[in-house]
Amino acid sequence: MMKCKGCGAILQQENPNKEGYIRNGGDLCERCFRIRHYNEYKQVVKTNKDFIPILENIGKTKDLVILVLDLFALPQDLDLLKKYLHNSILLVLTKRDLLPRSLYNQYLFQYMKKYHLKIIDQVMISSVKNMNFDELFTKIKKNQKSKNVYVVGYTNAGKSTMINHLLRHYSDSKEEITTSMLTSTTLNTIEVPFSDDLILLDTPGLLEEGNLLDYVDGSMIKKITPRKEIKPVTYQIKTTQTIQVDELLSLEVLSPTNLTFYLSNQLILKRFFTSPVKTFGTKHKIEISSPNTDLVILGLGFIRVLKPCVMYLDLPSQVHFYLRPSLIGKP
Ligand SMILES: Nc1nc2c(ncn2[C@@H]2O[C@H](COP(=O)(O)OP(=O)(O)OP(=O)(O)O)[C@@H](O)[C@H]2O)c(=O)[nH]1
Ligand SMILES: [Mg+2]
Repeated sequence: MMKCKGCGAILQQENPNKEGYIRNGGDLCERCFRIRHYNEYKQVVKTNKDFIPILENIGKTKDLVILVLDLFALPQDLDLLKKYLHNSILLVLTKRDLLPRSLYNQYLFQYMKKYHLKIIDQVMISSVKNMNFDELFTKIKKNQKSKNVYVVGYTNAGKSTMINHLLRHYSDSKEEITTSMLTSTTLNTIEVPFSDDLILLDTPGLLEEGNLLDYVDGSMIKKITPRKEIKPVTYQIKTTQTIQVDELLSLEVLSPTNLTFYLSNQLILKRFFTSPVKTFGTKHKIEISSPNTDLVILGLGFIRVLKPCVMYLDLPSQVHFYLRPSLIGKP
C-alpha cells in the first residue's frame, strides 16, 4: 500500500471524499496538493481512537521519542501520552517566537515540571525564527537509541514544521511533509530518512477535546493563529465590565483585578462597562481563588488573571477551557 508523502494517509482512487484520495497517480493526495498549492484547507475529522494504536506501537519500542509541546497551546495534562509511552523522551518546547522575549527560558523549562515527565534532555526552539536547531539536531544524535526516532505530541504543535526545517538544514532531501493551521494535518506515521543512521518518524498529533479550531471557519482560523510575538493587552478592572474577544466569546468580570490577554493580535478586543450585549453559547461561572492564574481557552490562547475574582465566561458550547498557574510568572 502506498502512503501519501505529505500526510501519510493510505492512497486510494475510489472515494474523493475520503482521506488519501488521488486522481492521476503521483505520491501526494488531493488534500495535501490543495493545502500546498492553493492554501486551501480541508478539515479531516479524526478522533484519538485513530491515533492511540500508533502510540501503543511506539511504546513497545525502546526508541527515542521527541515530545513536541507548543508553548502557546500547552495541554492541560499529558496523561494520555504518558500512559502509552515509556520511552526516553527529548522534550522540545516550540513556538518560542510567540511568547514575550522577556520571559526566561529557564523559567519555562521549570514550569514544565508540573507535567512530571521523565525526560533525558530538552531544548527550546522556534521553527519560524530558526532558533536552536543546531542544538536540537545535536541532542537528537546524542540521545537516539537506534536509527528510528519518533516525533509525537498534540495536533498543531508544529511537529511536521520542525521536521521540514531539520530536513532542509541537515539532509540533502528535497522532500517536504504537509503542514497547516488545521488540526489533524498529518494522518499517519511518515518515515523521513536523514541518513543511514537516522530516520525521523512523524506522527499524527493527539486531539484535545474542545479545541476552538475545530468549530470555526477557515478565515477565523487564520485570525486566531498568531504568526509573530504576541503583544499582550491588559485591562484594569475596577467595576463590573465585559471584555468581548472578536465574535468568539465574552468575559464579564465582577470583581476588581487585572486581565492580560495573550491572543493573536489580529483578534479585536472590545470593552463594555455593562453586562454582555451578545451571547456566544454557554455561560460558565468561574471563581478564581489564586492570584496569577491563566484562563486557557483551547485553540485560542490564554488570559492571565492577576487577582482572585469572579467572572462569567460565555463561549461556544463545544469549546473547553481550564485554569493553571500563570505561564507568565510572578508579577
Ligand atoms: N509561530 C510559530 N508557528 C509555528 C511554529 N512551528 C509551527 N508553526 C505553525 O503551527 C501550525 C501547525 O504546524 P504543523 O507542523 O502542521 O503541526 P503538527 O504538529 O505537525 O500538526 P498535526 O500534523 O496535526 O499533528 C502551522 O500553522 C505552522 O506554521 C513556530 O515555531 N512558530
Ligand atoms: Mg503534522
